Amino acid sequence: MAGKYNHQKTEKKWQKIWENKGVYKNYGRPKKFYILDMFPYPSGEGLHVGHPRGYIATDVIARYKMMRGFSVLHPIGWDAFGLPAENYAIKNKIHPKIAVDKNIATYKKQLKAIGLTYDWDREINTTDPNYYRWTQWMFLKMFEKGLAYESFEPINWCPSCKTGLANEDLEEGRCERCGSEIEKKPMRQWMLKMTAYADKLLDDLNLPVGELDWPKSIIEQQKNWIGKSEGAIIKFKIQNSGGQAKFEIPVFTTRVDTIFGCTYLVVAPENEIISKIIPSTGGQISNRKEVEKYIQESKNKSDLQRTDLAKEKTGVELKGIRAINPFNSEEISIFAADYVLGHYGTGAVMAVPAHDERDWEFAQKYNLPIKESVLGGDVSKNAFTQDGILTNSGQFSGMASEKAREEMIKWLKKNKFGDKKINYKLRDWVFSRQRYWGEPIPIIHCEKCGIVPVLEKDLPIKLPEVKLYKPTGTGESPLANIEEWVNTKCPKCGGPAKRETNTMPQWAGSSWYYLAYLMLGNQKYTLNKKEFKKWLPVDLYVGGVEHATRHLLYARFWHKFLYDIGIVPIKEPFKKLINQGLILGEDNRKMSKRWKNTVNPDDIIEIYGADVLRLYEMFMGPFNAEIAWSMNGIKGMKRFLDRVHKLISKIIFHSLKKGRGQIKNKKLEILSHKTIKKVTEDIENFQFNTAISSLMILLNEMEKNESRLSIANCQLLVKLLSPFAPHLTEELYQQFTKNSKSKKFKSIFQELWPKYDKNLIIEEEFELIIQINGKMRDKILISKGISQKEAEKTILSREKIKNLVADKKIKKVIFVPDRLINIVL
Ligand code: ANZ
Ligand code: ZN
Repeated sequence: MAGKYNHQKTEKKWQKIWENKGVYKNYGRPKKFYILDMFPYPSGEGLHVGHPRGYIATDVIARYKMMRGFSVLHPIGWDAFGLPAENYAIKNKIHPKIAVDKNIATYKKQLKAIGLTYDWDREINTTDPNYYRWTQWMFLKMFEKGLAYESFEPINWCPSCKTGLANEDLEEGRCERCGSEIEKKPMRQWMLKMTAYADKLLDDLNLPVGELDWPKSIIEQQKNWIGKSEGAIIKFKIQNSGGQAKFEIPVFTTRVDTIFGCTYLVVAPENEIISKIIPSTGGQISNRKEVEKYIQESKNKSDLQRTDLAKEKTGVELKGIRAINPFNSEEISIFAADYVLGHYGTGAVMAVPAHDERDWEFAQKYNLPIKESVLGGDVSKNAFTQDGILTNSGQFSGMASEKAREEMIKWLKKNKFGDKKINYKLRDWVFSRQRYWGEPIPIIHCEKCGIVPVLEKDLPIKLPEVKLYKPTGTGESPLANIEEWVNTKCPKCGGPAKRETNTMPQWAGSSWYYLAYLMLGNQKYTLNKKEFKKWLPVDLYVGGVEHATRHLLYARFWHKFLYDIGIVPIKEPFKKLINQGLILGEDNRKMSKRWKNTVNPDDIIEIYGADVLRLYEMFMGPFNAEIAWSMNGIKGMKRFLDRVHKLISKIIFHSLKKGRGQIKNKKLEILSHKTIKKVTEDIENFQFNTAISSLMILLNEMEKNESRLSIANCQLLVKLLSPFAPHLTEELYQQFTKNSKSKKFKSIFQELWPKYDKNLIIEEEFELIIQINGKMRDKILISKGISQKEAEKTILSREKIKNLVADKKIKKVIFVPDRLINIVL
């Protein structure tokens, strides 16, 4: 009888053989599949079991796709520049480069032990000068096209990380890395003109599923982040008590239709308009001191505090001056109030308390008139913010809001009071950091020539070795102190010049890394358009939801730029996007050193094996759900794999002794074919947990029929299980073929995925009609005799139905067995 399965020895053995024989490198096949993991930044703590959930899933799919005959590209690398690596190095008093190399070695060992299908010949590292040569090159291309520029606008500054940050780096007004409250600090910085791509970034989110197939929630988040608002700019004339209109205050509004309800104007305290109005109306503003005090106070508040709906609004009237509503020439008062932000729109708003919540609250507090101009609510109780029919609006009364907006904009244009205007929430990307551990920005400052780009032949501009790499806090990067490095010659005039000392942000190298895998050969990267054509787009991209608006937006922006300059052949880099859910600690908290609830995959692999870890992580629940770790679950998986091993080894042992013919067992045959279908479809749909359940059912049946099992039955189970538990299944598979004549090694992953016989299962299915509110919306093939509960679960997990139901409440479900299901909303 076969001995006990030694997972430690066997797993290592196969990992070595797979790598040495290049089992995963099927790059010559006609159909391709590029499957990508969000590459890790190698932190000092190493991987915990939560990290590889996504990697295991892509590995299951990679192996499955190989068996479906695809050329599968499944690479990995290291995102190793940036604040996390640098802060870790500072804390532990080692140079970032040494820390990063050490962390990478740990990560690599850990990932290899899980038995992932990575092509290690394509391992990339964003901190490798050969790599960041291209990050710098792409920056220069952007510079050339006017998309990289120097700016002196006040930016977000983290006082603890001592660096400027992009909007995307903030979480509710705080530094995403260290939690400090962000200050606004005016300083010199480099920007990337992401706003030039706002429309493309937005529009292409609507590409057909064949080009962009992303979760609805991520698409929504990106749309909100880009935040396109269509509205109008309206100029209000300002009048002092002398009666002369001296200035205009432009406001941005999305609701010009409410303008007859506008009862006052608000200017953001930091907006430059205020600083212009105050001195030039001099004596006219009678409470000048009070206004200046208010402006000073509001400087200390974050945007978040200011725009919070729940916070009490504050403001101060600019007494002595009035604004004129261009539509009805009414005189209205003007306030400075910090619920209006200085850097959105024009930094000023026309306040319509009847139809805007914040204005309504403000008007209540300061006793300002509330004038209804759109019918539909009771504006004495609260703001009515929807569209409706206009009232009290002169010649526009009786019009519907939408029509009124069009007509009013025409009127504005004709009378030169304004025009239509599109606004975006998206800002340009603050692209410089005053830190050491990043790609140097390849720019030279020359006294005579100004800003001069580094010549392409001089790339890469290497990050110099330094002893002192801590942030200075002065707004200068630590690089500024390295004179030998800073002082250089101007590429244009040859005169003395200085290097740019700011470095790029953490998100630079990751904005194009999926291309780097296609560019790498012999440790060098070359722009290989042929490879781009062959492999792009990434067919499947798996990672966490936390990247929805940062990495995924930056990378799309970067890609679109490369598309425009003819480097990449398609518009969008990532076709299908899937998010994995978090694995929580056994105590239901987020896994963290702080809670002492982390589990190290190395320990699980040592005791139970990589196959058990893999299978468990795929079985623990729906792939995108947040789920707590369970040691009992691990043990359960171990028992399952032990049973597989025992049964299959036994059959192999007997069959080798006696020879085993085809034994017909109709019931088992039908179940086998159903299982092929189920596992195949489930893997395609990322429903790994139900795929594994169906394998458990198959094993149960096989155990019951042990005496009548055929080799084919056994091989089938082994193959269906192989993407999940590759080591054990390869070991078993090789025993089936031990006596075959061919000497050449053939891995189970070079075999073909089993096919099911339709005829064997067809009678078991019927076409379920899916209705919503009595209207037919979809049809699916489903097992006969399915219960209402099962049917409900199945159809509600379908994208199409999910979208139709969205967040509406299900009132009732009507179910006609083996015929139809009707969801009443
Ligand atoms: C008048 C009005 C009446 C407005 C009404 C809304 C409802 P989005 O969609 O986010 O672009 N606004 C404009 N600039 C602002 C700023 N700098 N700070 C704070 N609020 C500002 O929102 C546009 C609306 O937000 C604008 O339309 C303006 O208020 C306000 F019944 O103008 B509205
Ligand atoms: Zn010069």
